Amino acid sequence: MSKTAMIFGVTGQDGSYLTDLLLEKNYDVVGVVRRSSSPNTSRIDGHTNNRGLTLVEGDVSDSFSVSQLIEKYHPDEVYNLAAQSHVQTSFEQPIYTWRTNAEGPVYILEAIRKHSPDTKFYQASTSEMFGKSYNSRKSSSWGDPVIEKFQDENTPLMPQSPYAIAKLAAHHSVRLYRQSYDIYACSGILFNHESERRGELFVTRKITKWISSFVEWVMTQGLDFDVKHYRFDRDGFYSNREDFSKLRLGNLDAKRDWGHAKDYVYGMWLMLQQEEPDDYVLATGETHTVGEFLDVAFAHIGIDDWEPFITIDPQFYRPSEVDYLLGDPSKANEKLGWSCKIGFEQLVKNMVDSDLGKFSELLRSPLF
Ligand code: NAP
Ligand code: F7E
Repeated sequence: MSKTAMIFGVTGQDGSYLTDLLLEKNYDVVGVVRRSSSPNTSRIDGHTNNRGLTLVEGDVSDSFSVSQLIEKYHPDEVYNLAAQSHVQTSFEQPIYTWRTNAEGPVYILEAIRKHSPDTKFYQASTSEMFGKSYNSRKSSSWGDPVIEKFQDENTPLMPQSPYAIAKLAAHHSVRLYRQSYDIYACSGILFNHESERRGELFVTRKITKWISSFVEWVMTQGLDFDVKHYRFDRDGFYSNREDFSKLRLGNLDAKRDWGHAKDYVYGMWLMLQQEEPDDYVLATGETHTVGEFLDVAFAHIGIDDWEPFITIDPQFYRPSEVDYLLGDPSKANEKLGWSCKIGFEQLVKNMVDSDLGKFSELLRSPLF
């Protein structure tokens, strides 16, 4: 008999990849969608006719709807991916973020405890919980000793945003329900993972979306990327006929451990297939600055110096920043047999190509 999995946050980036994976594994998937005045299911619309997928309405901040859903479906596995997931937004909307990210998971855990104690539970914890904290170890590079900074399951948690504080409350709740009520509950401490389906306000997708509209503009203007064709000012640049806004960004020095979401949802599933529940870090083990992301993304369209096309805008700086993230996924490697398949350069290029769409081929044709 096929297993039933319930996904809170099914319409998001990770929810959509997890849906692909679980349907492929013949699960019956119950996807919880929150009501909205216009459609919000574009990432899973490819499965509209798949009888394995049932979409139901619900909201994690409404304990009643959560409880009813768990009681009705008695799922074998529940994945809680629902969240207000934008860190900067959490500074503007801390209470809303708390309700969704901290209270939501507790409503689900309570519903499992009361109505379906054999259900296995996955909680989307995050590397943001580390904040400014890291461990150090000595390693060597070309024979020279270097100090490597990293985060793993034993690194102290020191959150730096309302988002991370709410996620930390949920993280501890998972541990508490596991220890106190013997519920199979796991937290995946996931480092940044991106994809062609990434939300457009996260820095990676913001960059690749801007690049695609810039390429389209250049091509429709009959121009090329040579800066000699443009007159620049602080906010934009001009060709003979039209102007185009620069890409406005904040802190380019922040370092992130960026992987591909497809690899990470496989790790989530593996966590719920073990004998015992536990918490795991999923990461690539590499870190790059936002500037390095720009290097690879712009180089992919043939631009080596992106500085003229960018404006630093203070509105994208955060009141408190997480400067450095580099995860050590050794535990997941050893116990789950998990590792990343898609590396940093491939991730960036895939995202650029996907946003370029038909312009990707034109760009690489001898005609351009
Ligand atoms: P995402 O694209 O922003 O998706 C979030 C999902 O949560 C969406 O489906 C959203 O619905 C849903 N949601 C928001 N509030 C809800 C509510 N009150 N009730 C029910 N659903 C609600 O995020 P993601 O990148 O896929 O990340 C998935 C989870 O992993 C999130 O919890 C995030 O905080 C966490 N995480 C992400 C990363 C990362 O790098 N991507 C790393 C670590 C942890 P709508 O579509 O209607 O907005
Ligand atoms: O920022 C800097 C910004 O918003 C990355 C979420 O999935 O991963 C994500 O959180 C870095 C930060 O992701 C802009 O200051 C510069 O240092 O893409 P982001 P995030 O904050 O790391 C974690 C693991 C999660 O759990 C979250 O849910 O980029 N940055 N300029 C900018 N960031 C944005 N968004 N926009 C800018 O213009």
